[in-house]
Amino acid sequence: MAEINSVADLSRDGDIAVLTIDSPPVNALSAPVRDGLHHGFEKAVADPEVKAIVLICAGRTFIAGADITEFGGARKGASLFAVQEKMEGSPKPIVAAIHGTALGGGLEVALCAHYRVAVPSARCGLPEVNLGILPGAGGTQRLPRVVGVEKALEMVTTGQHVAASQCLEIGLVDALAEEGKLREGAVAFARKAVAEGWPLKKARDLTDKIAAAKGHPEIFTAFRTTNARKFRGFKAPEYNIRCIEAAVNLPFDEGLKTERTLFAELISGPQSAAQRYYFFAERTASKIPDVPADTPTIAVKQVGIVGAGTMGGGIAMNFANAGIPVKIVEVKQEALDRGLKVVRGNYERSVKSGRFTMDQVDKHMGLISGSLDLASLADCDLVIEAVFERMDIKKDVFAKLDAIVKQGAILATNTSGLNVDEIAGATKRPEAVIGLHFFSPANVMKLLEIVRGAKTRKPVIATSMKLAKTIGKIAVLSGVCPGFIGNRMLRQRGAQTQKMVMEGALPWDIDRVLYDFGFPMGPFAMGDLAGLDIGWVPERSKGETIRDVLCEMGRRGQKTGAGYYDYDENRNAKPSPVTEKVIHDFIVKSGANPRGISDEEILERSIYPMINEGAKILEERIAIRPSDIDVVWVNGYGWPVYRGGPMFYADQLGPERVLAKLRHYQATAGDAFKPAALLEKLVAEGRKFADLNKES
Ligand code: T1G
Repeated sequence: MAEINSVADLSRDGDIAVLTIDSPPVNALSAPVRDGLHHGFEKAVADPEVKAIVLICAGRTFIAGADITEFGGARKGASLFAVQEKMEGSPKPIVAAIHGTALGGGLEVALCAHYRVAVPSARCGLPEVNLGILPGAGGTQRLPRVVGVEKALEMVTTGQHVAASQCLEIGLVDALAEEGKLREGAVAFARKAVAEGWPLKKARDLTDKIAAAKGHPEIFTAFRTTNARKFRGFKAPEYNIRCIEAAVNLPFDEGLKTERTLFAELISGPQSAAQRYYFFAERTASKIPDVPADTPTIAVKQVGIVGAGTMGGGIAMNFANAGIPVKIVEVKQEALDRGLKVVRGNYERSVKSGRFTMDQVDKHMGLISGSLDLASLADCDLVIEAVFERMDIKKDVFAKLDAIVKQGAILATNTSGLNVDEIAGATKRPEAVIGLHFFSPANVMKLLEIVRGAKTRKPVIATSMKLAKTIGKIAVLSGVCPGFIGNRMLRQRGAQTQKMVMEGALPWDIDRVLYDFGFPMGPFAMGDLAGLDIGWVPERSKGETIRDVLCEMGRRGQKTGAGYYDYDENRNAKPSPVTEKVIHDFIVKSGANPRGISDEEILERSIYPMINEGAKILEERIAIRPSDIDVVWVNGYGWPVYRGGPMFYADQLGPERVLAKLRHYQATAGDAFKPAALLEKLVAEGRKFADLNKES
């Protein structure tokens, strides 16, 4: 074995050279890795005894892409293109041996090998679009030549990781090796290629699959139309499509130029900056400064859920999907039956969408059981309370659980904003109590706000953070305060949007501004979707708010065909003259004079109070770092990821601008805009929220 450099070595298996990259954690294409590849291939090609070369990676995965931490920095070492030229120019067959995830630049390297062999558990993808860019090392030109235009369009615009078995079907890999025997399999494959004189297959020279798309621009038109809603606001998907078009319409090297031009534009743009920031923000959120990675955790083999309502059922599905048995307890049989029926309905819908097979559904449903007896949860390792959002009811449940559930178990509440310490106080083991705030629908939404109580033990926190990953959630740790991180900030936006309506802005104008900003839906349309009568008590309604009046009129949202908006039979919304009249009467009754409110003011008065509240949340150490707040908003509240999150957005605007605007609106719209001390401090020190991320 010859060491090429600190991350690459070249060994021999008879006349087959094996170039091994070993650069944890994910063998990203850092400068040393590029150098290792370049010199490694150079050496193997030059060695007369070598008949073929296998490229393989040590550790958990094949190359998972360019090293994102190097973006924006000065480029050192060999370029990726030089490595690829070395590979494509090799007179000896090169076989890429893939395990884990061959992603981005990693797959682009593998596409420059003459053959690819993978283990069944491997996955391949070009996820650059999730970083607001596109595959910039020939992936958009080589992939369609190998897998065809339609599949390539799908892969580069979704960033999906394609399973090895499907990669084999679409021609992306040439053979599967036995799991755990990748090196042997790849070496044998290479030896066969030499023995049988197989051609040096270069993706760049393949034409049949793109020829099929030549003269069929409708393929691209249809693809754009079908995905318009999904790609709304994002720049990268369209640029990826243009590159695939170039692959069809231009010679390879011309297409490569198009790819490089569009790549350069995207990588220097604000969207990619935001999405790259967000990539690391999501990964940093799992790091808790005072809960080290080696903190002991509690084994969670059996989960109990109190309450089979919408949340309880959705939460149960997460654990069943992860293979963890879960028992749901209800007080009445019909409530339990209804809850389990909803769970099965959710699963059946996911079969239709292709997420699960019926076998998988039966397996998952087999892990979910019901009971009317709270005592049946005695042996659970984790019990999650998901009952009605009232403190007295929750405290009663926790007192009962405290008497029943084995010591050492975790007692969790799914409250969306009540005082977790007060709930914990209903037990003799507040150190075992934590908040696990799932978002509705709990089996779909990725965010999990984990609420650390004043007495919550570190192993309970560490276990909850780890469990979140097991059930496919993105966890963010929050301290105890009303509404935790997300709902507390949402309240600020809600208060202002309601206030602006009373000043003359119409609900559909506010919704349009926030929709155009990138939210999937504005607050008023969201209200109609959820139902305006959530928490509304007819007997106590006195027409004190616009919502009260609408509900009293039977306008309770989409389900009644009318709410803030009027809805047609297909639930398409249109502004309602009825609502406009209700609002007008309200304003007149309040003695205020309605005024025109600009889109700019609507946006600033909706977003800036959230940023300001975020600063207060940081001051109070409810959130560990600004990027955690951004992860909450992107994953839980529909904040457009290409704007990074409220705190990242504040930095893009400039904290001094946000402060100036807050002071302006404080003078005109009240103390809800009183700047947070932390924001004033950052501006005074010429710093940004991003600086606080570095300090956490
Ligand atoms: N660069 C640098 N660091 C990376 C990285 C990368 N590409 N991928 C992962 N890491 C770090 C990550 O920050 C974390 O660090 C650790 O590795 C484990 O990651 C030319 C320009 C591979 C599926 O977009 O999707 O190629 O927190 O916690 O859940 O066209 O990481 O431990 O300090 O996510 O097992 C394209 C990104 C790049 C893939 C593993 N590639 N990575 O998931 O672990 S652009 C990607 C992932 C590109 C070319 C272009 C995932 C993973 P730390 P993790 P995981």
